[in-house]
Amino acid sequence: MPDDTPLFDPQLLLELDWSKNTAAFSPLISPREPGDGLVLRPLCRADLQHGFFKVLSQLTEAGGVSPERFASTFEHMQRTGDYYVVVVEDLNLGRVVATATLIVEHKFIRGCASRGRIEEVVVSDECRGRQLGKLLLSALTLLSRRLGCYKTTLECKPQNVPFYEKFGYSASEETYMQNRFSPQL
Ligand code: 16G
Repeated sequence: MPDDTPLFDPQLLLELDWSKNTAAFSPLISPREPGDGLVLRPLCRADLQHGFFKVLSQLTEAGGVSPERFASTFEHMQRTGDYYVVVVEDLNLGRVVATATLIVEHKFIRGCASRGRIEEVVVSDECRGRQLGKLLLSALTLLSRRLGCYKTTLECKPQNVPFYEKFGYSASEETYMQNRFSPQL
């Protein structure tokens, strides 16, 4: 498969109804025009060599992934059709400068409804101030809605709550719990 194989149909991002976005942008940017020299698009295979993991490692432990492992995870995500990993590429730098993921989870409750989960939202330090976090959140929230999810959720640090409120998120009455199996991970 060619390296520029996208994880999902790029048209999905370009066809979002940006008038329904709830966050204010100044200057105005959008999935079609994310800023000078920038492009918003699905993750593609070649991004392994173009800084994808470098950006992820600004969020948490990431990297040290072999090309084979990357390819098999990519293929799994592509096969299910439920993973929407998006990246912002800086065309001048030739590398990924921001990323976020939407996962569509299928349920039996609520008439076999779907829930969107937003994960791994990270903007590279060098690109702060270009509204890319807002662009990613707006785009994936609209995409989740467009794909028919009945709600969209995410976990974040308390200090980031005001940021996510801009896109219609509010703290849930439920508490996020976890059971970490590996002290290394
Ligand atoms: C943050 C991320 C989450 C990610 C986790 C990694 C957002 C909105 N939340 O909670 O998606 O999986 O960090 O932390 O980006 P961990 O490596 O400690 O599990």
